[in-house]
Amino acid sequence: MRYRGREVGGEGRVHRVMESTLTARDRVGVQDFVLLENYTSEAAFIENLRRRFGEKLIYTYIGSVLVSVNPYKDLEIYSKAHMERYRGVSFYEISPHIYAVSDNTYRAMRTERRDQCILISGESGAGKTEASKKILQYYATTCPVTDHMSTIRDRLLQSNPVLEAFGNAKTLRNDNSSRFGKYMDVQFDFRGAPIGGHILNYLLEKSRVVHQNHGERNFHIFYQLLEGGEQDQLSKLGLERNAQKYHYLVKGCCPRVSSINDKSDWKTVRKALTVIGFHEEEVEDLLNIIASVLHLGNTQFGEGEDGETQITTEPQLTYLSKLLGVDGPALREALTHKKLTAKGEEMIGPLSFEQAVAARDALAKAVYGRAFTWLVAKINQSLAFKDEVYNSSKGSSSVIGLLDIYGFEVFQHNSFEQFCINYCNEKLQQLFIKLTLKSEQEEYEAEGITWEPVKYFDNKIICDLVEEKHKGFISILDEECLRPGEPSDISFLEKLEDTLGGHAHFVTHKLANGKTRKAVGREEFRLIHYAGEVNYTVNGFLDKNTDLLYRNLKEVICQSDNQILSQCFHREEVTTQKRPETAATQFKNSLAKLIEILMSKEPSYVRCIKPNDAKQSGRFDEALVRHQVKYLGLMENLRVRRAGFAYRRRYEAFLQRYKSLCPGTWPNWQGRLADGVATLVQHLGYKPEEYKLGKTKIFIRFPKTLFTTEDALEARRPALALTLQTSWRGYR
Ligand code: AOV
Ligand code: MG
Repeated sequence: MRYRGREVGGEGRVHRVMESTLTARDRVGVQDFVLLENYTSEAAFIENLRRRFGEKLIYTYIGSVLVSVNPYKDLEIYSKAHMERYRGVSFYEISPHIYAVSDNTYRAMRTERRDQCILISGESGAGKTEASKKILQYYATTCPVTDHMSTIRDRLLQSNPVLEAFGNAKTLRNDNSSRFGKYMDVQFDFRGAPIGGHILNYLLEKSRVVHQNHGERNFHIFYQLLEGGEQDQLSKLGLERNAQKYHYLVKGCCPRVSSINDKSDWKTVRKALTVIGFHEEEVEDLLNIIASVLHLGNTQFGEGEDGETQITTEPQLTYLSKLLGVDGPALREALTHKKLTAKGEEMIGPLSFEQAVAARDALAKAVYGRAFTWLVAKINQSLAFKDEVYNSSKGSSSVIGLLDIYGFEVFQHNSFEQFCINYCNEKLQQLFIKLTLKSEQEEYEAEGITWEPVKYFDNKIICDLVEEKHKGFISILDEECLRPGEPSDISFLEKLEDTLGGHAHFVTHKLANGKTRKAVGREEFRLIHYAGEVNYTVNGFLDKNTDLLYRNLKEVICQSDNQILSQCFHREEVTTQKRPETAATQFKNSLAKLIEILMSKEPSYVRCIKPNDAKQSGRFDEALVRHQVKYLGLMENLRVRRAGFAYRRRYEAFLQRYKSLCPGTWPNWQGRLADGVATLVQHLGYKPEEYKLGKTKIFIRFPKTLFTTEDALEARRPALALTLQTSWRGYR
């Protein structure tokens, strides 16, 4: 397809772009799967992806859904010039790109005055975070800004390196893996300028602070500080410039990663903190917390003469009390003892060696986790829309939400964290199913067109398995955590078996015939997710869900004169009798709220695909891609798109574009739009089975019909070029 003339609108500007922007290379395969002749064939689908990927064409549409294959190298398609090419240009007039989605969403927000969201999904390492950054960069570069607004724009951009430093880490799947979920609203004023932002963060993988699997790292910030921090800064923090010295940094045996430059990343982060508006004292408090976590990791315990557990690393304790801003002796006691209440009386009891190690690790996780939450809150303050500053922008404003979460992941050992991450992906897939099928159905209904339903796998059954009241996975887990007596991970596994045994998506080592299933260990259970089977080790589920910090440790930290910690730990927490919500329940509730937010906006989708497991450029592993195409439901998505009509276009846009092909409608059609379109298609010789006329749009069943019409237009092009004034938003 070649669309040559087009009107580029925006800000009331109108100028024409006369040259074709599609080159021969752009047209390798089809740039919209809807155009595939053999659209039900998975092989044809994959072949199209593969051919385009081979030509470095990583983007392809399914209607308005963007499919993106991670190239694992810089393709030089994200320059300012590229951004300009996509500004104000309709989706299908130019080769598929993340900028086309960004621009289309932006224009939809402006013209329809409706909040939008862009949902980016795909498994770990597929390119979600990169995509979300490209979208933000697009808005930062192309939207109008005044001086005041440029501050907000810069802060929006700079929030990324900061949050990635604290919330991303190298995993086996991705060198820069998001270990928290992120939903960011970008707020625009009535002129379409960015005036504010807000971030919601979801469940940070805190366990990484104290433990990393082989081949993985802790959060980037630790390595950045050690590599990039100035010498006197490190000395003040009592740190050595050597990650190998810190137990919490070497559990995965890979403090260095070839694709990462911690030193220069540190510089970027330091600069970003300043741009966002962090005061020097706040940065200092933040660094004290990071350093204290490292010192906690190096705090060792041993047995004293009286047989009680004691701290054997005095220097660490001195640093800890200084950095955490707490009383040294009180901290020492809280790390080795716990408070018990028996018969209304408070007593202090010694901790065993294992308990002391667990208490220390719990403190490290709590301190880091809460500092992260504080960081997000602080960034939000700096991004908040301030009415008094933007007086001029009073009036309506709209938002575009960007969702970038942790992708589906499977490791050799999967635990509570993978369970939460994969559950979150189930929820998003459910939303995708609901909205793509629902909105399609609604459109046909609204236009009075008969709908032919398409069969698809509905993963609601797995969402229910996890979150159903009383008998769902999370309920059983919470119940076991709160049960008096001696609940354990194994007793939890038994409860799961009792309640969920026999469910089509839940499996343990026990087979119905009393035999043992070898593929699932005795301390494991398997969930059959929409994206594949995952064996989870039950060990640690109870502790991670309860997420307990001994009361006396909390009491000590509440007294901290580190300003960040004193804001993160409140005295009420220590005095209240109320049990805090468990981690899984908190996560479930925050996801429910997220889904509500997303449902209230008009969604666009980016579906990211990972071409190989080796993080290599140019490698397209067909089996791996096929698996993702399957579970992302892309074939169903395409079939739904095609089941009815491949194209739909508003009457005015259709008439405007093609009226020159029919004497009766050219140059100006005077009657009803629907009648004009009817006259036009009759003249073009459309057969009744090829199209339907809805209330506001024409629906065209086969791509071929439109091609023929486009070709006819092409033939008339010289005469047409100067008069064409078309701006159609394609399929929407
Ligand atoms: P993810 O966000 O989907 O994984 P990322 O966006 O972090 O994945 O991408 C992983 C890596 O792939 C990046 O660090 C880049 O090296 C490369 N990459 C991704 N997209 C592009 C692109 N468009 N161009 C060039 N390189 C790219 V996870 O957060 O692990 O779920 O949890
Ligand atoms: Mg990511």
